[in-house]
Amino acid sequence: MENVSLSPGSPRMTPMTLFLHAGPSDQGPDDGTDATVAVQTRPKTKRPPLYKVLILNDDYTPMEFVVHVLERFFGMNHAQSVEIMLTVHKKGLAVVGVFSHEIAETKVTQVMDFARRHQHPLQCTMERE
Ligand code: TYC
Repeated sequence: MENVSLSPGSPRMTPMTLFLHAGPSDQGPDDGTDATVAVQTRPKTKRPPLYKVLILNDDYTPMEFVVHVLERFFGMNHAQSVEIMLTVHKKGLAVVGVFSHEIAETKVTQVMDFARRHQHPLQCTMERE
């Protein structure tokens, strides 16, 4: 290996991709022995996706029950809970929190179980942001 050079990737390419060139680069005709490989020097750490948890309106679940759910499972104070419950009642649904996949799934399960135990049809779902 007569000549080894390291150069940063061009601006339009993925950050931190280095091109490692081995072989005579500036003398003689191309004999086909030069090699250039891209080396990823920094593993890309993507942020995990977030999930919205939504509460849906229905005609039967008592308003006080929804307010209680928002206080109990989403840490809202009473005024916030009443406000969000009324938004759901008027608009049909509202986002009540944004969480990692695991936490969102747990919230949905907790709310659905709690509603079923009290025989209310309240629906809670999650959606990728
Ligand atoms: N619409 C219900 C009622 O009039 C109240 C309600 C609000 C139900 C929010 C569900 O997610 C809900 N009793």
